[in-house]
Amino acid sequence: MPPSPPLIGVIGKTNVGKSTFFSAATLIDVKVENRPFVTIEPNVGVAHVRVKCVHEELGLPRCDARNSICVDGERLIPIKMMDVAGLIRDAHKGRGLGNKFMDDLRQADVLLHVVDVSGSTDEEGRPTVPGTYDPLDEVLSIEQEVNEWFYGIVSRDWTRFARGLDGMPWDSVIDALTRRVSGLSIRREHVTLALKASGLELTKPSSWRDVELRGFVTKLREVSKPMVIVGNKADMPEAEDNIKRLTKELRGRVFIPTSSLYELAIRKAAKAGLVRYLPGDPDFTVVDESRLNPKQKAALERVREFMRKFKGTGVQQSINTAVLDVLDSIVVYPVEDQHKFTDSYGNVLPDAYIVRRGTTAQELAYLIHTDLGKGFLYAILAKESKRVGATYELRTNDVIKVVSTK
Ligand SMILES: Nc1nc2c(ncn2[C@@H]2O[C@H](COP(=O)(O)OP(=O)(O)O)[C@@H](O)[C@H]2O)c(=O)[nH]1
Ligand SMILES: [Mg+2]
Repeated sequence: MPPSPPLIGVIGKTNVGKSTFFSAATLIDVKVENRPFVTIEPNVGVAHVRVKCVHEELGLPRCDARNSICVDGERLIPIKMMDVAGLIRDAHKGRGLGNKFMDDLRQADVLLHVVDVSGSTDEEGRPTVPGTYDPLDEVLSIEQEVNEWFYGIVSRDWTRFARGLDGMPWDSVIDALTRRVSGLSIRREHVTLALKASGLELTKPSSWRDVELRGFVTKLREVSKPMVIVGNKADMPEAEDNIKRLTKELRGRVFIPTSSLYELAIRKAAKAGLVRYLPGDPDFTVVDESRLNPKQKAALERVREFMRKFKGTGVQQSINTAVLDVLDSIVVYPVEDQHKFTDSYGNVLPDAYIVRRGTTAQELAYLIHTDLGKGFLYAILAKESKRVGATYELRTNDVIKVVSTK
């Protein structure tokens, strides 16, 4: 089983453009040979992280991408994306689609929080006069809402649970806390980080007051479901002042002005063969002017103007930032033949894997196949022709062959 790609959850209030973002991000014009994973639910789709393919660095004229796509030296690596049910304030108290929301959310590794920076959606998700609703309120209230969900789950029957931990060695305390939140796809290292960040390391959970428990839960949410704020509808005139203000006010968070509407339009135009555009390009080229009517031309010019100003539409940038920066992931290329950079069928650099920074050579072997991990002997870095051991920490763009007894 190759490494499971990260899952991005697209969250936010109703009407801010989540579905538009999801449609744009999952519309891909390039033929994909073998779908790397099937989608089980209708609101889950495949988006891509875009990186420079290592084949150019290796001086190769091309590669034979199989689990991903390579277009003119740009590698598009599939990830999963989920259009999460819309959230409204106080959903955790049983208003709206709260439980469906939580059920979706718990699977996500990172969240794209879509907000309407044009201020044209009110607190309840109803369209309103652009510029009248403050998107900063939205950022904070939705975050608060997610934190409340976490708190609800962790604090249930807390006193009894915490007392049960008294006298346990610290490692077992972490284990028990991890088991308690495992339904939220939270890993042990998240729990450890949150304990440290909230200053509760080596303290007795039964001695925590509510304020400490809340502090821990907030940190736990931050590390296990980190967020990128997508400032959507940035194309509207009313967005301009809000973008300036949010860029300042949201320092410490990642905020990306975006137009999902424009990204969707340009990907559709690319699919129809009207323009050349690869997701994440800062611009596009019209293939044949004569095939466009004046209305289409004017629309494309508006999109181009926006893209020039923001260096793209923000959609691909949001995805890349979420996976590569916020989740701190790297891309590695496993091969069978370290001289030719191929698999056993002669395909050049067939696979590009997204793994967490800090993943070791042996962990990678396990991710590729359990047997490969179990029988791990050593690995060879193809670019450097260098042998490395089990604990070698992978770096981005490593081309690596695992040597195993199996
Ligand atoms: N101007 C503008 N409108 C957008 C953008 N994204 C979505 N919309 C519009 O906002 C409305 C709600 O979009 P939708 O994707 O259904 O929102 P959801 O309820 O969050 O899934 C629709 O009328 C969209 O066309 C955008 O980037 N710019
Ligand atoms: Mg929707």
